Parts: sequence; structure tokens; C-alpha cells
Amino acid sequence: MTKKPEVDYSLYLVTGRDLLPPGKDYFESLEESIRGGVTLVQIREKKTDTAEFLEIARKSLEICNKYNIPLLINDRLDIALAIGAHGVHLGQTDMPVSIARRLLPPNAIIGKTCNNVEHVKQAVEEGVDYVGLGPVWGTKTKDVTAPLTGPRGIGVMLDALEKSEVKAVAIAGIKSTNALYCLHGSGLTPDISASRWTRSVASNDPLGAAKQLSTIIQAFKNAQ
Ligand code: 3NM
Repeated sequence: MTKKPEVDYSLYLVTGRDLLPPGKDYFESLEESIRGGVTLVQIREKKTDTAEFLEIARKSLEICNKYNIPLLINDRLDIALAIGAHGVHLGQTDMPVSIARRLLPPNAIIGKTCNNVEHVKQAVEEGVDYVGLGPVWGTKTKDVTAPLTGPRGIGVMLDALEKSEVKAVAIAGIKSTNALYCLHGSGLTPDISASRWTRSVASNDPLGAAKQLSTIIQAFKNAQ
């Protein structure tokens, strides 16, 4: 089997073109975020038609490849396959992991959104590479219907991973002002602290926003 690429989940950017401030170019923002320290990118396009999505994904992959950063596609396996992305992120009601695994190349990264312990256990059984845990806090990015977990809820879900190799990231409402609270409050242990993080960078200053988060995460890791 082809070896999986090493993925650094420390600062995971979930894009959203509809969140960009007026006049801000999406591709410039993506590149600035990566230069600021983003280590993994997911393209999330909920309202875009297939032809445009393909174009955006293709150009985004070029940028990610330039910096050697993996690119995952939210939900759309067809787009991931068409452009040769590094994998997909699946929601609870998206394509089942087993089918995605069968259709994608053997070294593809597959992640799944999990809102509770049952979701986590099932995702581990299904053989995901990582779980996206949340929603930690409220957010305007997405209409989240699942109950907010807070940092403690993330901790409980992390415990459900037990000894599996599955990585985890936390999502929703995480900013530089509460990032440390999320890391400490979820009870992350030193061996996993590096790999459980996410943040949508939708800012007027994506480079600065990513740098700020990256500095916080690095400081947390160094203190472990
Ligand atoms: N996906 P914020 S939660 C885009 O659970 C998204 O998969 C989620 O909020 C999932 O921009 C979410 O505040 C919202 O990080 C992310």
C-alpha cells in the first residue's frame, strides 16, 4: 500500500469564500494563511456549482502544492478525485467512509465530523484518519445544530479515541483569544496536543491571524 503522507494537523484551515471580507481575494487569502503557518487546508464550498468548484479546487491545490501543504475537499469526493486532492472531509450525512475509502487512492486522508462519543467510536471503526470534534463554541460560519461541546466535551470525545492512531482536530468558534482555553480545557495530553486543532481563517489579515494562532499552538506544544 502506498504510504500515507505525514500530516501536521496543528493549524487546519477550513475555507469559506462567503466569509471573506469585501474586496479580499480568495486565493491571496489562502496563500497568506499558509505563509502564516496553516498546516492543512480543507476547501468547503456549499453553494458553488461543480464547474466553478473544480476550478477553485484546482487552483487551490496548486497553491497548497507550492508549500507542500495537503489539501482536502469537504464532502465532494468527485472533486477530490478529479483534481487529485489529498483526501476528503465527510460530515455525518455525507458519503459513508467505507465507500470513500474504496473509491479514493489508498493513501488518501479521510476525516469525519463527530459531535459526540458515539460518532467518534463509529468513525474509529470505519477507519478514518482523523475526526473533527465540535462544535466547541457557537459560530456564525455554519448553522450548527449539534449541542456545543465546550473544551470539556472535546476532552470526553478525545478519551473515546482510546489507543487508536486516529488524530483529532477541534472546530467552531476557536480564536486566538480562546485557543489556549480550548487546548488546556479539553485535557489534551502531550502526545496528542500537536495534532488536534482547526480554525477557519476568514480575516482581513489572514497572514496575521494564522501567525497569531500558530504562535499560540507552538507555545502550547513547547510547554508540554
Ligand atoms: N464545519 P469557525 S463546524 C465549517 O463540524 C464547519 O464539520 C464544521 O466555525 C463541522 O469558523 C464548522 O468558527 C464551523 O471555526 C466552523
